[in-house]
Amino acid sequence: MKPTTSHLALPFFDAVHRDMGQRLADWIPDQHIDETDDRQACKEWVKLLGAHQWLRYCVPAGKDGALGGALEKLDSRALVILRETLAFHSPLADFAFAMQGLGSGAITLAGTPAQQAAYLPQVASGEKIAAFALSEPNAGSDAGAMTTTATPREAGWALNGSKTWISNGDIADFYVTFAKTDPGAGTRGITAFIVDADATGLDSSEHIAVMAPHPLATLKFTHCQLAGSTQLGTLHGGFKLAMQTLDIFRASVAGAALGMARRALAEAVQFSKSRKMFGQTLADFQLTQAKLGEMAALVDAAALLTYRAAWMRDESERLGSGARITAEAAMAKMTATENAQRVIDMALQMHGGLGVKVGTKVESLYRDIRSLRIYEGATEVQQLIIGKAVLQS
Ligand code: COS
Repeated sequence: MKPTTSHLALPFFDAVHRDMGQRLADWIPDQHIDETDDRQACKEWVKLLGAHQWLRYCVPAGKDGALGGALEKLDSRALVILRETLAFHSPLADFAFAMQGLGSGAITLAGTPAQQAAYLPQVASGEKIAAFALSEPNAGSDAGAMTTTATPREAGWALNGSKTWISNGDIADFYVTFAKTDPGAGTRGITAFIVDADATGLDSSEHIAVMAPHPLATLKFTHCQLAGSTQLGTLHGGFKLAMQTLDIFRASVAGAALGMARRALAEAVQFSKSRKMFGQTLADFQLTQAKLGEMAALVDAAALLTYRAAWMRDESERLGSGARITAEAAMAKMTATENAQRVIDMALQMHGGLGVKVGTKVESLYRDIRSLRIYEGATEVQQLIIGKAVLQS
């Protein structure tokens, strides 16, 4: 099924977004990867998306294009459109794409020229798989409560502790990892590091199986030795760096949810027009029309908040205003993921028994969407962020 593109005409977008979105929508329907083994499939999607230049939108171009990016800066609207279009076709393709961006985002924002040159071009080509390691068994929503420590040692650092729910865990080539460098200082005592997968003292072999399979693992650091050059950004500046990275990618999670919702709506429309019952089609019933109307409005509401957040971040970058879009990104993520869950549920219900049959698109979407309401900040965290912003305004 071909992804919808009519939203590209909205005023949030420039010619570059419209061209890119249309090209991806034309290309993606013909791309098929066997997703039975999620780890193998994810690696193959990274390779394919890299070979066809799509991963170049996960990193900036750099001087004279040296960093491999397609555009001068990380562009939130490009990320949103790409994720939406990929997720419409294959949520795993979207996952593979998104993790290249999230995993390398902190290097784009705060890496030294040497760090950027060592990682970003290979992220853009698909030669290196990226990951972002923030969550811990007892520090999920409360990211500042992490207990993994980085202690100075001769010529570098020693990392001890564990990270969990790490997407691309055990297939990544490097993990941008956040650790306490001043354990008594809360969020002001966290620093980011680039940990190569082959670092001594890193064990990523504990995989986690989830309802919509994608590569996930727990990382264990035991006196994991890191060179001084692996420090990413300023000492104790890691929490803000993590939050700035999430500001960019949370709006793109909204894009992914939107793609899944659009697909569910398209499946529901197609099914309702062809399914015969009581001498007419399912679409002829007013109950069906009312549901489709509700679904379409939920999709469009999510789309507008998502595009607004992405546009606002790009504008703030363009103007150099430094304006934070944390609350707008949170609104987009919360609304798009929650609305998508409702739209997909309604589409599944409309399919009757077929909706729960393993192998139908709405059945897999029903599982695919669920984790988006949790990762990169659960809905409840987004509510808190928005609430705080409202009180401060
Ligand atoms: N950009 C820049 N700085 C930010 C920021 C942002 N988006 N968000 C927070 N900060 C800064 C604050 O300004 C504050 O700075 P000061 O120490 O100078 O005052 C500091 O970071 C701490 O902020 P805050 O007090 O709001 O932190 P909390 O510990 O209350 O945590 C939440 C805030 C809950 C919003 C944060 O922990 C969070 O986002 N949690 C979810 C984490 C997540 O998404 N996990 C999933 C991982 S990826 S799958």
